Amino acid sequence: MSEGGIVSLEKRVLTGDTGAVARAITLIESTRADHRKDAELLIERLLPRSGQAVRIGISGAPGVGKSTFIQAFGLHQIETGRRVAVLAVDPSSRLSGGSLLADKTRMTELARDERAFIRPSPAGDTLGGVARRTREAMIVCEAAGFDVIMVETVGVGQSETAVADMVDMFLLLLAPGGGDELQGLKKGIVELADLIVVNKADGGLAEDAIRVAADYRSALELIRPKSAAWKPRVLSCSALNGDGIADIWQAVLAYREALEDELGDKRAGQASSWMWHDIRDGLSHAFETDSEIGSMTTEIENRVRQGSLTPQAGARKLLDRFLHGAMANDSGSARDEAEGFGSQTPPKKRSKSAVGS
Ligand SMILES: Nc1nc2c(ncn2[C@@H]2O[C@H](COP(=O)(O)OP(=O)(O)OP(=O)(O)O)[C@@H](O)[C@H]2O)c(=O)[nH]1
Ligand SMILES: [Mg+2]
Repeated sequence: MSEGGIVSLEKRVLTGDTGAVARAITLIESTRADHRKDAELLIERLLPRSGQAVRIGISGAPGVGKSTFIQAFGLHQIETGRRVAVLAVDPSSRLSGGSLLADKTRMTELARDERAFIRPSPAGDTLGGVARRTREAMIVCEAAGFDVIMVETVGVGQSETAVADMVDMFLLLLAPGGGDELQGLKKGIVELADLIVVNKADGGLAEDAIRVAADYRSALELIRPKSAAWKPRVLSCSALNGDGIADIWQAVLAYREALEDELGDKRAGQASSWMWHDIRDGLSHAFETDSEIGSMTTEIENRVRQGSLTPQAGARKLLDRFLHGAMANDSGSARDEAEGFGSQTPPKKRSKSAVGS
């Protein structure tokens, strides 16, 4: 795209044109080098116009009612005069070709509303890649004037940590019927939560929902809050009939108010940590795709496996070669070999491999 094309796309995004938002996100999701360059230029131009939305991460095990909840919650926000964007971080879509939010059937009403924008997770990428694209999509949506950004993820992998690191508030959705165990969730996810919502508090499940909420309230007593300004709360709701949805929005507003003084620092910390994350990603990628290193890696890795070279020495040799090329100085190798005896393999095997090598 020409620079003029980027500028005109930027202008259309800034008017809130959802077609332009969709087009910008498609550009962001592309892995083509020229598209990446265009996307970076676009994001750079939109960045100063972003930042005003309430960013909410929503996570929960499969089937707890995330899609139903996001629709009910989103419609409530629209009723109170807001525009809502829903994005997804779904590393499992790598295998299934896009699963989160693909079930737009549960969100038809929200999807139909012109004040809402729903974008499924891009398929065929790593968690790091999906997370980066979602952060960029968030900037586009904010520049387009969306007041609330909800980022959905399934709380069974590592994606919830990535999502918690890109939002202001992390909401964990639970449902009764999962028993006392943590509903197949990764341990530690409760510690990420600023708000826990027990869904399906209706009909025959209402009593169970209240009990689960009480259980989590006591569990939270044992966890140190992430911020001195906010103690995580536990609420219940029915995404199906709308009970409790308004209270959850009130809790979001209360959270925003409580964190008013900290939010800038929180977002600044997130931005710098993502920068380092991208630096590490970029370095690993450059290392792993370096043709010279490639041929050396197998040999060095074998020596490390056999115990004739320490892992540290192996890593240093490869890094030296990567950073300084073939001229890398090889001094210290005698010491490395000596260190190698003794670290990994049990004594008998080790002396055998030492003789053999
Ligand atoms: N009784 C009751 N059922 C609900 C409620 N919310 C969702 N459900 C039902 O729970 C089932 C799963 O809902 P979804 O919204 O698809 O759940 P999800 O978490 O998005 O599921 P995945 O996308 O598969 O991870 C559906 O049959 C919903 O109708 C609720 O508040 N009460
Ligand atoms: Mg769903």
